[in-house]
Amino acid sequence: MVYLCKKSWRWYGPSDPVSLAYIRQAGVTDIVTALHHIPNGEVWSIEEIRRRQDEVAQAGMVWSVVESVPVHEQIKTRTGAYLRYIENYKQSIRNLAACGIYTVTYNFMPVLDWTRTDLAYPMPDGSRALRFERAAFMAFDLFILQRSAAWNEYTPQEQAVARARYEAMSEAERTLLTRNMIAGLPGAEESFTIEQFREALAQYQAIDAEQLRAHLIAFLQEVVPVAEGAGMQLVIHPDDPPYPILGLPRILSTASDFRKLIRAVPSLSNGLCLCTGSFGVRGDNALSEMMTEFGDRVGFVHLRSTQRDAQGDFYEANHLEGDVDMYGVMRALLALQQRRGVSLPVRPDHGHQMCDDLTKQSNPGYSCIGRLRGLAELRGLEMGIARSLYAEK
Ligand code: DNO
Repeated sequence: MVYLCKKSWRWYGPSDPVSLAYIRQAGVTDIVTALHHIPNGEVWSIEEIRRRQDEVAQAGMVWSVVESVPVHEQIKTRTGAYLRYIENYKQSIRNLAACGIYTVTYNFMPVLDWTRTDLAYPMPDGSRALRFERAAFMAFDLFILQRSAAWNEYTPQEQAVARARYEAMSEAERTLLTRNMIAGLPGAEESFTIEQFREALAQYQAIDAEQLRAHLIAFLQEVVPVAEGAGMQLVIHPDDPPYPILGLPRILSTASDFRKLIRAVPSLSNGLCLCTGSFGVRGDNALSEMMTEFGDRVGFVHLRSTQRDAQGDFYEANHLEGDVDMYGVMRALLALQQRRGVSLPVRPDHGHQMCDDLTKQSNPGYSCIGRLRGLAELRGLEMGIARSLYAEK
């Protein structure tokens, strides 16, 4: 018996422009979704979970991974009603397990979920990619957000680059950049005005990375035993991008960050969502080695690649191109699946906007055809490796 990955796909629920019927045609068996309509911090009831599960089942697939049960900001800052939010979190995961869903993704990034400056960066082949451009990012930080502490965080040379970038932008470009930064990318459950954004950042003024890590560990000490009791795994998603931004602390950008979490909370229910795209932005993250080292704790995998340059910019590459050694990652993933005797849910993450999707409304990174291409390529790669190493027919 050869253990191949479970082909999964993120679906944003009934309002996602990519329908379940289409997703099934991509060769997907497992759906990754969340109850986006439930406000952050509130309990996901069994009734609501079942309703969504039925919808997915009727389309011939199974809802097997939650991405994400969001962690309320007050849990991250340990202020306000955080104790109640932790209790609610426990109840949501008990309810999910009661419905037969055993993998829950979450992240512990302050204020913003993932961040990009450009959502339609033109590629030479005419498709469009997501991109993080450091000059634009600094221009936003210094001249639009006007975060005063930022002046101490950038070198005079960087400040000059940011100023030139800002001055060269039209009003429309500034507005678009602002929207990309704070209006909430798909999956982020919050969006802000500039004023609200400043207030949200201010909540972290006195919280450095070690403090935030302590808050994460305190949260895990509460919720992991409940997950373990319910036979469930919580899988943390890495920081994206994997370094500090906007003066905010970061605690899950490297292998060493994850080791600290394991040391503090050794239960296997304290797991990892290994996102090659997020970790891969750093040249010092050895992805195949991480797959092997954390193998017992990898409960869910996001496969995508990024291409970085010397300026600290990166864009999202086609799945088999860019800096990620997808062959090495897939090989390590297949090896750990054979060792453990499991098939792990894997989804093609992000994709270029391409072909017909270029003219359609879509969630940035989550249009249909780019991910379809990604999944097709990954499936072929997997079959090639599996057939040659494990004689899969
Ligand atoms: C972006 C996603 C993230 C991820 C969350 C997990 O495309 O990878 O939004 O779902 O950070 O909590």
